[in-house]
Amino acid sequence: MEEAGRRLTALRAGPRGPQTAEEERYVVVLPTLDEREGLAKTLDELFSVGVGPGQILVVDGGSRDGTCLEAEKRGVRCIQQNGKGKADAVRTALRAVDADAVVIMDADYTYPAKYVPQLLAMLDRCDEAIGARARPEKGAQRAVFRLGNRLLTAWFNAVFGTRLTDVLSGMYAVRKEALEGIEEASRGFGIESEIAAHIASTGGEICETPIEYRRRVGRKKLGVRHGVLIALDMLRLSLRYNPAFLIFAVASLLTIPGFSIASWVAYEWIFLGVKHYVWGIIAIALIAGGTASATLAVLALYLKRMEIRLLRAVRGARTARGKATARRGDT
Ligand SMILES: Nc1nc2c(ncn2[C@@H]2O[C@H](COP(=O)(O)OP(=O)(O)OP(=O)(O)O)[C@@H](O)[C@H]2O)c(=O)[nH]1
Ligand SMILES: [Mg+2]
Repeated sequence: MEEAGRRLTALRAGPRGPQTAEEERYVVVLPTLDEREGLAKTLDELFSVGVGPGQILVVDGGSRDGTCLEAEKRGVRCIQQNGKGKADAVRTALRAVDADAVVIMDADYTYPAKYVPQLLAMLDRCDEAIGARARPEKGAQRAVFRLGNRLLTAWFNAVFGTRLTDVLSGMYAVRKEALEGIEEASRGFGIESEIAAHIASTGGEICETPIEYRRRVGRKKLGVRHGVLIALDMLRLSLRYNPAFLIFAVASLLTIPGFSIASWVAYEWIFLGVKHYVWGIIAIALIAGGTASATLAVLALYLKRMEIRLLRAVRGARTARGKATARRGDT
């Protein structure tokens, strides 16, 4: 709490004054692609809540509308991203900044800047703090995107044992050390779920706070095609981070046809007196294979949960040791 408090004091201390050590503890990262108008409004709003130009980094994906100039005009650093898409932009930023925490937010003026201090303060007890879009302005999010978001979040919760409401939100704060060893395979808009998946499965804590969500300024970049890509990325993450998911899928693929064939064989035998020996054996084999896989899946799930609990305990002990060392250093 103390550290977050210091960070917040720094945040409120003065938007454009010289940097203090505390102010360098966090950086707000804004990925942009032809976002001149939205970026201008987002930057001005960030300044109004006390985030100085030196604490902001714009990572541009090759805009042709003068987005970077809009940033530089306000004394904000704008760099060109490596690779393609929003995910590579965020990765470029994570490599470029040397801070304890980063706040990542879309630069289209959809997310209110007033939540930056709150998200940073939450990092005192969590590794990632998500601004969950609980109150979208009318017309800010199309029904198909809202539904897709709900489905993908439910899937994420099932695989990673979390209770999130908006894993795909474009505004979140994250402790940089919690990202060590992240896989870096997601594309475009899949970066949000990749970060959350890494943190959840390495014993990290993810928290949420409800925030408002405004209509975007400028042209939308996310299409339904991107939703499909996010789903594919989520499938890949599920397979990589939680083997129970794959084994459950195999169990269902074996048991469902197994029981269907067994029901048909039983019906023909009992009501019509026709015996299907071969199909009967196939059904038994499928059900036996399915049951064995389901048992393995439960074991895999149990082991995964145990791994997460152990990782959390190790992380907790490390943090406590770090705080004790810091206290000794203070005195
Ligand atoms: N650097 C970089 N930024 C990108 C790229 N694609 C999108 N962005 C930025 O990423 C942020 C999110 O993109 P949006 O188009 O707003 O996507 P969204 O927020 O999911 O969708 P909306 O509901 O339309 O707001 C915006 O600030 C974009 O300018 C890219 O390829 N490179
Ligand atoms: Mg947006």
